Amino acid sequence: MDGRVKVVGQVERVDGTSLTYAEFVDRFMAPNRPVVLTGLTASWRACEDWTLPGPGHRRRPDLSFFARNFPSPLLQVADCSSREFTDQKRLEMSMQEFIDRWVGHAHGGSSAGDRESSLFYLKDWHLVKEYPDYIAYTTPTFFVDDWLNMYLDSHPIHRDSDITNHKSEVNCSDYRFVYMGAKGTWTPLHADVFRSYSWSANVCGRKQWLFLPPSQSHRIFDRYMRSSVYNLNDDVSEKQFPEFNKTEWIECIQEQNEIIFVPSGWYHQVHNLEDTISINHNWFNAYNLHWVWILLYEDYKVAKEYIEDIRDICDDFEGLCQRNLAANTEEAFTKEPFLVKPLTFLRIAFKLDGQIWHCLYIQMISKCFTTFNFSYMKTDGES
Ligand SMILES: O=C(O)CCC(=O)C(=O)O
Ligand SMILES: [Fe+2]
Repeated sequence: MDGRVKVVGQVERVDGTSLTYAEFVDRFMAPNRPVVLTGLTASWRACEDWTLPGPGHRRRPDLSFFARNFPSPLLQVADCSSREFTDQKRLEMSMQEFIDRWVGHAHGGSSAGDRESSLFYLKDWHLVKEYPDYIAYTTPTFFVDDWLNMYLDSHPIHRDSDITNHKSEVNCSDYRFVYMGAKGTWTPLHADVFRSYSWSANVCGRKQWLFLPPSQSHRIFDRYMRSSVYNLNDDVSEKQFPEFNKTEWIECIQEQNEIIFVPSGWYHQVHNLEDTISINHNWFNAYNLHWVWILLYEDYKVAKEYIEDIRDICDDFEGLCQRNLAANTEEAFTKEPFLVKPLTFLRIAFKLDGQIWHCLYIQMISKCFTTFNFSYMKTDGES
């Protein structure tokens, strides 16, 4: 990144070993502020198994460990040099192929064309689901109150033949991922799926993060609020994005073994400054479910408006809205009808957790009820 954007601050860094859960909630999770936590990965098997000594105290990826131990089926790999709609183009390849390309890239490729096209970034690899017996890490206490993965663990796959297919089943199995990429790989500007929180731990390597607080999100959109800036390194057209030059960014250089907490709804762009492996979860709980809800509700209204003119000739207008909502939203979203029916989700979650979570759900449900009219949520058998 070459300093095109105006950076007005750095993300705070805190020693995670002396921070209490209550302090994390008060200072970061409830106020929805980013933070970098240090000292929490010391006992992780990933840090030992996946890395080799590098220069100084640095570690570097042990790529052969992955090829030997995780010959997963096909992986989703982003080609960082080509854009497809709002994201990078994804390719499917085996772990061995991914590693061969990485190593080939490190050795310069056989031509300039190869070098350009071999900036591949393994993203969203569901290691935990694919290798459940291999305990690579433990989720830090700060992030265990996770209703999203808790739900998905107990309700494996929702099958809806209209909107799912077998290839995407692993994709929707959980929101626990491993990311691996050579220096120079990157992730375009985005806010996380469902406006969830994420946490991301560098097993080795370094990342640069640029964050935009939600109060400024509108500034990265065009005047119709349709398309948003893709790459902060591009020459962003003032004509297309008239407010972009007013944006003020918060930066973080995340080092090896540091964990970053990404709050809900903060747009961010991420660059691997070294060869990097990271572990990342998306999640939500009582502190951010209202963000998730607002996004769903907005998307629902869009899906509904879009087909309003065929309402009279539709047998199941509501069902069609729900399916369109699912199909229009992010890829992973399509498999989770529970999110398209938040009330159903809340009921199931409530049954699952019983007493311990009782007051949290009550707080959150009342928040939703005071904010929105749930009448459209009526579905078969629900009142
Ligand atoms: O590390 C990356 O490339 C992107 C990670 C990310 O966007 C996240 O953890 O929310
Ligand atoms: Fe993200």
